[in-house]
Amino acid sequence: MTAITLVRGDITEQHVDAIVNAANSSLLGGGGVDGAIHRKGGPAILADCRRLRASQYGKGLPTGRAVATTAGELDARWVIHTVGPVWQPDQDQSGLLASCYRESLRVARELGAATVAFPAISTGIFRWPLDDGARIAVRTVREEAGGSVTEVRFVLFDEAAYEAFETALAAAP
Ligand code: AR6
Repeated sequence: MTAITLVRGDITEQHVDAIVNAANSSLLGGGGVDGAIHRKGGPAILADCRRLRASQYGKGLPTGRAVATTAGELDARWVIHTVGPVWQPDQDQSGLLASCYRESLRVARELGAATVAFPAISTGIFRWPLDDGARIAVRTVREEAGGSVTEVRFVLFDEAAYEAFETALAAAP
């Protein structure tokens, strides 16, 4: 069984096996969660990302995929980088957002991670509506958790995000 928990706070302060990063396809850093993870985790994360770019993802990590690096100086073993879709009001990209959670969990299981922290992928700079993003996150994690993963912790930065996830979690599966 995988427990799904909610925490209001900063994902870079979590003590877990794997921290999921809402990255972009360049894997070379950015703002939001991505900026915070690289700032606090230090240069080892970027060095791993550069190696991945050179060896496997010359054209960038595709949207909906996930890949792991060291967690550097964070209190975790790995950072799992995933690329959420940019919200487009005229396109249904919910499958791609679900894929971020599914692929991140697949990578977590491959690593043997027990505890995994997720941010609300795509709901910041990529502008995905919070309530919908929370529903997709909770639904996908309920469907895809298991294996080595005993806890999925959603780490929500502000009250609005926390409430959106609380509502999604309270809704019938
Ligand atoms: N801990 C937890 N959640 C956070 C933190 C934090 N330290 N900082 C922000 N959030 P975003 P995206 C919340 O913008 O929308 C970057 O430039 C934030 O309030 O980090 O997927 C990347 O390089 C929001 O609810 O990610 C990409 O280019 C959620 O985390 C792009 O932004 C996600 O916001 C990705 O955009």
